[in-house]
Amino acid sequence: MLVKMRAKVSVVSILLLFSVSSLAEEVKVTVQGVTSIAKTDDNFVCATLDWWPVNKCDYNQCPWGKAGLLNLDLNNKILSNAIKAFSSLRIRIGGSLQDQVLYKVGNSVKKCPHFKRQKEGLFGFSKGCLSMDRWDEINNLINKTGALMTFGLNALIGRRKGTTGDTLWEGDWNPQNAHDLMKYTISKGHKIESYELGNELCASGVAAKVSAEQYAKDIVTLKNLVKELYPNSTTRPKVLGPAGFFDQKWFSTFLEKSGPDVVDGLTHHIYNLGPGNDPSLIDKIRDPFILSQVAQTYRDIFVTVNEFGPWSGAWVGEAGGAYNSGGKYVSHTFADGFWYLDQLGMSSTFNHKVFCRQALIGGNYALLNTTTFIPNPDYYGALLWHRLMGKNVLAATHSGSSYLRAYSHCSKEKRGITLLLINMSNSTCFDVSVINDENLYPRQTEEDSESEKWREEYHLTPKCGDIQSDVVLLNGTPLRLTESLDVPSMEPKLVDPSSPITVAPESIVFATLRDFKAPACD
Ligand SMILES: *[C@@H]1O[C@H](CO)[C@@H](O)[C@H](O)[C@H]1NC(C)=O
Ligand SMILES: *[C@@H]1O[C@H](CO)[C@@H](O)[C@H](O)[C@H]1NC(C)=O
Ligand SMILES: *[C@@H]1O[C@H](CO)[C@@H](O)[C@H](O)[C@H]1NC(C)=O
Ligand SMILES: *[C@@H]1O[C@H](CO)[C@@H](O)[C@H](O)[C@H]1NC(C)=O
Ligand SMILES: CC(=O)N[C@H]1CO[C@H](CO)[C@@H](O)[C@@H]1O
Repeated sequence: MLVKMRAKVSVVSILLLFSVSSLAEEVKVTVQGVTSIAKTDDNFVCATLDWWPVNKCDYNQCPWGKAGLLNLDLNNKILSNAIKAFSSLRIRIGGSLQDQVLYKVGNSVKKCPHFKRQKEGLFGFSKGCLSMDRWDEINNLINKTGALMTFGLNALIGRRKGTTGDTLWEGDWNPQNAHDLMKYTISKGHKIESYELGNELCASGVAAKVSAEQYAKDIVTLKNLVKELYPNSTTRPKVLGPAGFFDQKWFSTFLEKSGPDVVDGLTHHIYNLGPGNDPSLIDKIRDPFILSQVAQTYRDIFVTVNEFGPWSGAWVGEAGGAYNSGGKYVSHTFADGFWYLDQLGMSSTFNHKVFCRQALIGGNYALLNTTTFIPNPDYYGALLWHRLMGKNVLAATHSGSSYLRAYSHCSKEKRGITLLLINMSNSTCFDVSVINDENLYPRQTEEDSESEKWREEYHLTPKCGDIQSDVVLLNGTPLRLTESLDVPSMEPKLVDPSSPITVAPESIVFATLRDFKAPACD
């Protein structure tokens, strides 16, 4: 019996040894440190708060709970600590129901109803109401956490549904209610970083649509309103739109017709993983071929901005991966980082300024658990990105497996560069060496004052190797809130820089190389 068991154990260990050693692959990642290829905003990482009521349900579940803006516990300590940890997190307030929200201020709004289920309403809901008490509470949270707020305005107010029988809405936007809200907001000293007009009304729309020509006219109205109420151009909120799915014709017409210096951020939405109830979501989310397809959209937007609106910047205004509130067993787990961090990397290489994740809280795809507020793995991924990845984006390429994704930015604040390495393979370990491509404009050699002793590495892996876990490990230790409900400190592992960066199967690594000579980062 004993002998038999020993034999079994050694067979297993030989198999293990074999599988580990045979599946390591050496990869050289080349980073061009000479010039940056794109630049993000200082606050590239952004998360959304949405209006969905408790009874927003998809696929026999109602995953929003009390996380919608009108129900959310704004005094929750985890929520404010989680936002504060970014100093500053960009927060975009908006979503499907935003074009049905009335602001209870001024004289133009007589009735201010609660959202109710309504068959004939857009998205199955009636109009809803934002009271100024609630608005103050939301702004107080933004103020005390040092966040930056993008507020999405109702863009259907004043229009009527067209007579053609489709979803086209016609007529001018009526800015009165927005005007009254802004006046109130200013009188209270609340700071709004940007105003966005409408949600998913562009191109073919979702529940309703507006033509590009009409929308251009309306966003000029919004710009003039903002200019009038915020005369100081240094502190004036930006104007963003159209907050919907990209369509080349619609977006270029919108930029052309609205004209120079109107649209500060061209916002578009990304849901490239399909419906939240797709059973193959867990495979799609780590399939490099599927994930790469959206690069064409990022590139098309990049080209459209350059060609038709160089005064504007491209923003991902909302992206949740899988639509209809995300995937129940996927979107809040470690596996979502394969999609999310890859999207941050990809969109920034195409000169996107901001990436707003749907959602900070609510649905299955939130950074914070909808009921417990406990940070999900992507929360920590977002925070690491925000702390480590600077504004200047560098080209990073390799000729190894497509299951290894590599991105590089100048480091934030400190010297050198930071790499984001994502291993989507469940079997191959990548040993990455980083090559500096300075062949084209080699810099003058200079003396190293302080040569790098260590490389700083942050390895993210799922608990128990289960990529569908809600718990992520940093360098082998689970990330959990402290006893005071604060976000834990996230310290790097210090590694001998002469060794390659080991990227384990199904893991995500940030690595900071302080001595990497990158003139683009000076
Ligand atoms: C918060 O509000 C106070 C009072 O209006 C203001 O002095 C302070 O600058 C605000 N803080 C932030 C981060 O906006
Ligand atoms: C505009 O705002 C900036 C920043 O708060 C301030 O320094 C400047 O004095 C203001 N300008 C005017 C004309 O009020
Ligand atoms: C939130 O946490 C609870 C308790 O751990 C868990 O059952 C639930 O699946 C989580 N929900 C989401 C959407 O992450
Ligand atoms: C790796 O993933 C493939 C495809 O999803 C699957 O068939 C295989 O069983 C997985 N291997 C391991 C070791 O988990
Ligand atoms: C080259 C390589 O590592 N391929 C594997 C990548 O991961 C997928 C799924 O996790 C496997 O199916 C491949 O064999």
